[in-house]
Amino acid sequence: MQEGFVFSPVINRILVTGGAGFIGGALVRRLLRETDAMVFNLDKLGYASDLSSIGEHPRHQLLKVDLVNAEATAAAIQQADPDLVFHLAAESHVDRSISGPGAFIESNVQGTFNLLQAARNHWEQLPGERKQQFRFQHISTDEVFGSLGPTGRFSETTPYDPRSPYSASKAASDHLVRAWHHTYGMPVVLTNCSNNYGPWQFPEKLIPVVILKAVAGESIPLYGDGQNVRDWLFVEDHVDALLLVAQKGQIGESYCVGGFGERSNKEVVLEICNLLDQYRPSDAPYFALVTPVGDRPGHDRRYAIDSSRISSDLGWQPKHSFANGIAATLRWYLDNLAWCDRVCKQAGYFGNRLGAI
Ligand code: NAD
Ligand code: TDX
Repeated sequence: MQEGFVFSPVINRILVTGGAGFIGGALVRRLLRETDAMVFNLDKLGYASDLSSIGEHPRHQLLKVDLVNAEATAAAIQQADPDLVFHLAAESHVDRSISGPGAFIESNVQGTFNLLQAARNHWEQLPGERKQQFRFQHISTDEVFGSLGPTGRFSETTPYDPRSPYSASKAASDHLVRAWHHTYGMPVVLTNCSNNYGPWQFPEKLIPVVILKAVAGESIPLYGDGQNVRDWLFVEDHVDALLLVAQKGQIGESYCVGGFGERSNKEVVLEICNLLDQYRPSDAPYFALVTPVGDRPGHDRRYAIDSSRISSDLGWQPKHSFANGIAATLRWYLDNLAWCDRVCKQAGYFGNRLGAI
């Protein structure tokens, strides 16, 4: 093992699902950098996928598989023969779940079911120490808890109350994972994280949308009154949390992961525009481009996470403040506009409004 995160010596083969996506890609890069394990990356290579952040690596193997295909999923698990599974593959954009919920039920619910069945079959047949050490880590979202009023925070004991097709499909997948633990004894652990941001995020989510619209001199769409609140976490801090939970998390438990980064959407947009005014001065302040647009249907008002459990039990703390993280992210997008252009073209996404009914 190299410096950094130390897994048990029997953890030699790690399967990451969704490793061609934003968070999965960050996790794969860290695993390649900080462990000696073979990393299998199961991904269907959907519209939001891109492998250029990972590049060629002798310990990285792509398994191009759609989890909706049970046979292909079982074959991939057999091939990877994993000691540890990080399950991130999911349809992830709330707006797309509003216009096309079917894909979310297929990938996030049916796909998780297929993966659990294949993983269970694999785990049951593992020999002694490998079976003892095996774990299935499910990566979920704070959105399963619903929408908060002006006060309070989500924690591990908050009742589930999902309100979008996306969050309902993620909640269903969380329930399946817990059921496989309670019924079949599968060694699972879950994390529920707040909004991530950082380099390599597909440019349909708020932060890259704002940057790319501003740079193009186009209007920046702010849904509703712009007062919806999200708890922003830099993606590398999320990866820290995932690695800690994989090493030390209690089997059968879940951990809420948040950024102490609560901000209204309007504040986030203002912060990005102010930075752009410094980095790329223009004739008028970028904030003048902000345009209120019709609200997202069923728009959750506020998310905020109480990360006490993961902090006190596992010692996790985010290392990036929002000010640092957003500045680094903005610089990355400004340096990688060609990448944005390429992935958007590949996906057939041209900055159009998604998810308005
Ligand atoms: P993403 O959309 O960037 O990447 C998801 C990846 O999963 C893509 O490469 C896609 O091709 C793959 N995938 C989707 N359906 C698949 C299927 N049926 N079979 C195989 N591969 C499939 O998403 P992300 O932002 O990296 O999110 C990763 C995970 O983290 C998701 O489970 C999401 O719910 C969760 N999460 C995301 C955030 C966030 O702010 N982005 C916050 C909390 C939790
Ligand atoms: O153009 C926009 N204008 C706007 O005002 C977009 C794309 C979004 N918004 C608002 C909607 C939300 O209140 O910004 C906020 C953030 O929107 P998204 O970036 O789409 O994220 P969100 O819906 O909060 O969900 C994200 O965090 C939780 C991820 O996409 C999920 O995968 C994760 O589970």
